[in-house]
Amino acid sequence: MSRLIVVSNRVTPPSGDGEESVGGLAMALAAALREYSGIWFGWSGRTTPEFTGHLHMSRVQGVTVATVDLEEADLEEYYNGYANKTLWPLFHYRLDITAYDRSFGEGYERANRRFAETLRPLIEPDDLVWIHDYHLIPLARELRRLGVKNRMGFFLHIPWPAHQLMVTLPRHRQLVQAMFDYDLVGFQTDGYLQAFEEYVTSEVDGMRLDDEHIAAFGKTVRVGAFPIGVDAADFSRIVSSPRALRTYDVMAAHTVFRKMIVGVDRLDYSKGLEERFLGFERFLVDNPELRREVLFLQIAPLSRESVDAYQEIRARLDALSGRINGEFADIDWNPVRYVNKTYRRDELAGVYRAARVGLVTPLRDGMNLVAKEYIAAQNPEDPGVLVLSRFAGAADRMREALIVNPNSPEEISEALARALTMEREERIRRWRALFDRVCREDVESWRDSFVNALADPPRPKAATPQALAS
Ligand code: ADQ
Repeated sequence: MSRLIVVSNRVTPPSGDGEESVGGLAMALAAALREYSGIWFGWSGRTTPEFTGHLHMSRVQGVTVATVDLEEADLEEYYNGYANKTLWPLFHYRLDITAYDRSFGEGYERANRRFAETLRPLIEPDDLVWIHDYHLIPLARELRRLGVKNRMGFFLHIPWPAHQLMVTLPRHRQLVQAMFDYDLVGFQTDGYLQAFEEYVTSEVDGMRLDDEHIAAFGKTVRVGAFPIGVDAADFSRIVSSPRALRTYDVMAAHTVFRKMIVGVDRLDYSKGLEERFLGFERFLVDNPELRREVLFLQIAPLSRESVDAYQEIRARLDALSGRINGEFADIDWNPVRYVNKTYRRDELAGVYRAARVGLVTPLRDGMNLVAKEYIAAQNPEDPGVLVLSRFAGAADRMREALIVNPNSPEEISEALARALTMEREERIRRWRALFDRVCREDVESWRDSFVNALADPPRPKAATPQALAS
């Protein structure tokens, strides 16, 4: 079996000390690497005044980890800059805060070149190389320039934007061209894949050759939708661990005679937190009889704090939660509990299980793992209800949730009222369908379908001369 080399901007293998604080993706990639005996390569999270290219090698939980430090300017221009101030907002439809700074683009190219040069000596002829996410789109191109002929796959964890948004990016053509240096490009949903195809066919005269292949820039790439899942079996297991049970008990004690609504998200403007708070406020106004029966817990650990937009949203949420509590709280009840802490996976499982409603309302989201974790953690005899944004990739395959437009406080309010008063029978029926799919389409099947496609591609039909020449 080939070795697998996984590349992601940050490398977060399981700590091995029994703590279960890492997310589902890190666990899955670590398990994939153990199975394929490979290497996980990425940025160390540290910077040095000048780039040294020195590799730090370690072995964590059976996984070989290789990391490299970046130069301080790389952090500013590549990571904080192009990745998080340009591509992230643009791909999440936030043109208003997308920064088109030339130095960011240069830093992005430079950091990808440096990653390629550092990674190159580690690659052996039969290795499969699986590169993750928007930070690293040009990495295959840089590796090809260094003579790497291996099969290389790319998976985009975030949405692919609509054609008209994509063309606002200076040098968008170069970015898309770099995707044709991969053998396989995976998206979260068919919708994102279609948006990619639309760009390629209308902007650069590319064409779809068959169900799985697109040709442009004289090259053919295999494409597919590979919706990511969670480790549902593990989640269902840890929900009865001592720590999860203790957390459940604590939450249950705090919500006696009340039903809990929970939101769990990185504090990010794409997650629709302000709109969610406004929707909850609308619910309190519209449903005075249900008002004192609920508690809304929003867990939102801080992220990317050095980017201004993240400081601004934090300030707005502090104000909004304060305003709602100020308006509706009583001596024995606060409607909103808003915390910025990170929790272990087993604690989160206990919180999810104690919540009657999982409120997942991003304005745009590649997939959204929280929606799937919430379902995996429910009590089969008395499950809660998932309220889910139509703009999360997860909504494609989770139609039994209550699907809402997150921009509408009224829709959020109505869905909350419906979820909180839903009969047990209907809750079980909806949850059962969702749970079966979350188990079937879990992180292992995601990993295997991508790696199998990368390892063993069907032969593409020949590209037409027109597509090859474009
Ligand atoms: P994210 O934008 O980070 O991921 P999401 O898919 O919801 O979003 O995953 C967040 C993860 O962090 C979940 O596993 C969740 O449990 C965990 N988490 C959130 N809050 C936490 C807290 N307070 N403490 C501990 N853990 C917490 C990106 C894309 C998504 C895509 C994923 C995977 O933006 O659309 O689903 O990658 O592809």
